[in-house]
Amino acid sequence: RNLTRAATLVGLCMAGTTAVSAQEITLRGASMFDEQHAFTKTMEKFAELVDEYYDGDVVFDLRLNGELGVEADYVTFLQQGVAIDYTIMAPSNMATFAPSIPLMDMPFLFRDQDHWEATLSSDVLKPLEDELLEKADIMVIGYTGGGVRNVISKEPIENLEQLAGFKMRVMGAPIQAQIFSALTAAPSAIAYNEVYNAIQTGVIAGFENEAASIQNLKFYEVAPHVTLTKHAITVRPIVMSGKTFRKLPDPLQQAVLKAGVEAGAFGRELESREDGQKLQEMVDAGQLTVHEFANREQLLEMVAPVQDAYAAELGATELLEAIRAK
Ligand code: MAV
Repeated sequence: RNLTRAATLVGLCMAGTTAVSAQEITLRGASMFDEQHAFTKTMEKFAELVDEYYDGDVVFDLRLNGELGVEADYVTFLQQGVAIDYTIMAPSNMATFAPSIPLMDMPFLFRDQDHWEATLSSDVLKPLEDELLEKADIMVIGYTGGGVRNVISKEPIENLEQLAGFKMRVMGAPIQAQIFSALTAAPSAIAYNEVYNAIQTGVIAGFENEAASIQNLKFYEVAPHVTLTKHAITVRPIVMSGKTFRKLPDPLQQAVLKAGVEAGAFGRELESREDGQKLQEMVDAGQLTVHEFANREQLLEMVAPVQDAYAAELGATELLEAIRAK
């Protein structure tokens, strides 16, 4: 009996070392949100598509509700190849590793939805993706996003005078603070999971975000006023750690790349369609009051020199022109 057991063990060990493709592969993902958020649904779609395109077993272990932290944590995990394999995140949360990547989500980059879609469905952002891969070993496998970012605050803001000195949280990339400083607000970089408390305790008077996330994390409880600055249409790469990707069998790599692009298109359609609906749901529920911003066009003029200077500093003036020309 013991002998049989020993033989079985040897057999198992051998299977483990020889039949690599038969081993179970687990890919762990992370979302700061619950099942209702477009990022979560997009990552679920990604898993579904990989299963469809790959003729083998992959287990997707998607952790929700910020169980594994916030995007600023995810970027370090991906760069080191630990804890998670894939996620969706804001380029402006990856600035520490690749200073040029926040160019793709800097405020006032896109004129409108068509411009945004034309940019994301082209390969104009490729030089930024290359830098991210080279410096952080993080691969962009698709693009989702589509939420419109607005200012959200404790007190109403309706014009430039009221925006002046507005103590607000921005994402970690320096270009984010530079843009809002140019608009005369008083930005500071605060971790996303500290924003709710910071508003509640009066450390800041508000921040900026898109409807899907305001609703999912109930930010309206502490900041019930939204001002339609419409300063960004979100660009959210679906990313995978290069360290994970290189370990995958070739057919799975192909499936991941195909599924990433398609899940991105799915997510962009979903989030842009839901954006207005979700804002309206919060208004109808009495959670948010919407304010127009007087002379929004003036904001564009105020930030253009800051955008130009940032691109010039990165040696990315041509790239910025190419995006603007899309
Ligand atoms: C929203 O929750 C998302 O756009 C997410 O990708 C960002 O990280 C977050 O806002 C933020 O402002 O940090």
